[in-house]
Amino acid sequence: VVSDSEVIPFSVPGYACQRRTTLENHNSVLTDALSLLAENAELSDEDGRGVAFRRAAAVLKALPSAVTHVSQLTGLPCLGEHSLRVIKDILKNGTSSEVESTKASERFKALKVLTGIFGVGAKTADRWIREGIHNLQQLRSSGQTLNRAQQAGLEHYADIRQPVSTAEAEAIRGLVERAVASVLPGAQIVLTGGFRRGKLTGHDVDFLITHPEEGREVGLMPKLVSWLDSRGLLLYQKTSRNSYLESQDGPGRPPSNIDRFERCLSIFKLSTPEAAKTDLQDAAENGVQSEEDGESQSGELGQHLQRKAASERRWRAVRVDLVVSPVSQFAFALLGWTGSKLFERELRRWAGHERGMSLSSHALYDNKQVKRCTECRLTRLDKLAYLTTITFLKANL
Ligand code: TTP
Ligand code: MN
Ligand code: MN
Ligand code: MN
Repeated sequence: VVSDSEVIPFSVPGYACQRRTTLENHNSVLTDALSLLAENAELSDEDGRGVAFRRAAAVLKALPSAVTHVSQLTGLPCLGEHSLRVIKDILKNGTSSEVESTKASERFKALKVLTGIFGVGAKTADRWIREGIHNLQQLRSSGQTLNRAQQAGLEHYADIRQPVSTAEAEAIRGLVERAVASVLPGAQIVLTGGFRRGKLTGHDVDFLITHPEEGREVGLMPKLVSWLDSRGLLLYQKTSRNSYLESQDGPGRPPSNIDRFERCLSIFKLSTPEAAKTDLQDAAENGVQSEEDGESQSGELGQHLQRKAASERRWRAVRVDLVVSPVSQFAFALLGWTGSKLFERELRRWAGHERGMSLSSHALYDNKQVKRCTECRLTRLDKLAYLTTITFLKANL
């Protein structure tokens, strides 16, 4: 029991990008609850409510210790009426009735399962649910037309649902590094996304690729993709080209959250370390077998391989995002692809509201002074923007 006089109120800055955040979260019970409500709102096409819950969760995540009493929250930013109600409920009863009923709702469960399929967004999932499809089995037998991404997503559902480990991310980095080094020597590749933030697992692996000489990166993605594909490393890929120059982004326009870099959304076929070992053993065993019995070898080997394929995981599917940026936009691309999504959103909001600037994954503009320059490459503005971004990073990450 804590008396009000003992309670020290917490204090955090208003924008998520102004806070120092570590992976250490002292309020995971509260932030898990608010994140679930955020997820439910996002899946229900209520983005505004989703952001409100995400902001509230981010504030609690930044606190130096566990909240024990609601009065500690007095004066904290981003805690709306609804979020506070949920927090109070949990502090008082251990759980929130709203969170529990959301978790248990058939609709939420169906939305989670269906949007867990790569290529399926909230809109598609909602349409399927209205047509009576709530799970993968119902989807498979429904005769719904699936696009290529969704087919691959359904096929590799179990693998993609499994979190990616740092070891797996490193293995993928090795593959991408080899591919990049062979199709464009001198190109540089950075692991971005959650792994760059120090997370120990991720839902995918994100890479940003550039070349120190402006323009050399043009045409890299198709070469990279075909190198990987020809070695059987891709289960799925879809490349979209760079459309920055034809885009309408720029000063005076709200910067789009979707960037225009050439990118490839893919599913990698990653050999598991066990599979690699088994392959070596097999090679040895089969070598011995063929000496003993030349006749029946092919039949036995075929059966053996079938059995093995059925009983062992030789590889797993991993979602990978590849992005190529010209070096003049690299700093912004790196900042934009490091995330988290809320951090990026808040950084852009801060830049706009507090500094009168527009930040995107391509550039930083002063809304009052600057016209976008598409002709010249590394202008004075780019240099200024680069330095500003680096200062941002040093101060905030
Ligand atoms: P994600 O890979 O979606 O998220 P994450 O890496 O932070 O988390 P997870 O471990 O679940 O994978 O996106 C990585 C960052 O890339 C994200 O902070 C925002 C940015 N991004 C863009 O800039 N443009 C895009 O179109 C997408 C999808 C992401
Ligand atoms: Mn509300
Ligand atoms: Mn990621
Ligand atoms: Mn990603």
